[in-house]
Amino acid sequence: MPTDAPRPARIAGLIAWGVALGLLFVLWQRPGLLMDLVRPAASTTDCDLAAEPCTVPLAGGGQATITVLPTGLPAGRPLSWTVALQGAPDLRPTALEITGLSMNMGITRLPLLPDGEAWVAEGALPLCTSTTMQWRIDLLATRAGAAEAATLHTWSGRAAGGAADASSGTSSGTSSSTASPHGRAPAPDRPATHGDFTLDTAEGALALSDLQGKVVVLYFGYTSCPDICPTTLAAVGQAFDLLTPDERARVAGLFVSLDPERDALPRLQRYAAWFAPEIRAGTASPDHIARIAADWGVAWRKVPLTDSALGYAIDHSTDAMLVGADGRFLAPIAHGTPPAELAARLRQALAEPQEAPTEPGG
Ligand SMILES: [Cu+2]
Repeated sequence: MPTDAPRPARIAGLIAWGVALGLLFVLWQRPGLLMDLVRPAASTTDCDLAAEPCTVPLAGGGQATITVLPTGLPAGRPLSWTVALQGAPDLRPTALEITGLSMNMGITRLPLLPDGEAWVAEGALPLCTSTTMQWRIDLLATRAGAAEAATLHTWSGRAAGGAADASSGTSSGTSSSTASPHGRAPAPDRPATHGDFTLDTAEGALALSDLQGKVVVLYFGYTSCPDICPTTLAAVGQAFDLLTPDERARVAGLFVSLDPERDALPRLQRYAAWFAPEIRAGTASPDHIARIAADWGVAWRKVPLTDSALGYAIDHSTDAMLVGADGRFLAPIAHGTPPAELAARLRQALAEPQEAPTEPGG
């Protein structure tokens, strides 16, 4: 009689053991869960980063101020991002992650580097736009002693388009911005497959695979684009100019128009060739173009312009794509990459061993 605990107490004990074992099993399966439970959740602050610096309280204490210059956040132009912390001495900001809210742009990650008391990043919003776009900006940071980076705060704000707010430079000028060392996730709603495709050009059908043997800079845009597309194509032309004749014979550009409605084939050809004779250009039916853009991770949308003779603009992502001589996608090329750097990357791609053509794409 004294050896046995009362029946309800034994049942409670068994339940407690069951719960404890269950919890241990869950933590074994998902070791990050404990961190998630301990880590303060990120909160969102709406502020107009395009107009002024934004100061926000941080999850876990302290506050952060983010400043972006030039004001107006002209899309596609070099921007300078500064994060300053107050009251958070153990915090190490690591990166800003930028996501488009108006349009699925994938994620642009700008690494933050210490600069005196602050942390700075360089990098453009990867978008060619004539309208206004809503963005979300996450501050990633680690706390001293913690290995894992956590999102500590999220800002959301509007960024104006490139054309109306062009605050510096002209489309004919060489972009002398430092290339931002950012990585970028594929943009649209499904993973990019980077497959072959065929375009209509002024000289007939042209498939990407027809350019095999050459390293290709592939770019999506439209000829009525006010300044980002011409700036990128000008940089491609200038990069080609830096190559030797032998190297130049083994590269090509391919400009895919997202605007088949307005970009008639002869106009497209003249437009592209103006930047460099090696740049070919084509388009396809709207459905086909949408499929090609999705295959290559290009985000875009048609935006009506009420007070412009153009009628509509096309917002689109600004990364160009480097395609190997064997037709394989190699890497994105961020808008604003200086021609000399682009030329170096072309040379590197030309020197790369080609993959056996037996392997299916991916
Ligand atoms: Cu454009």
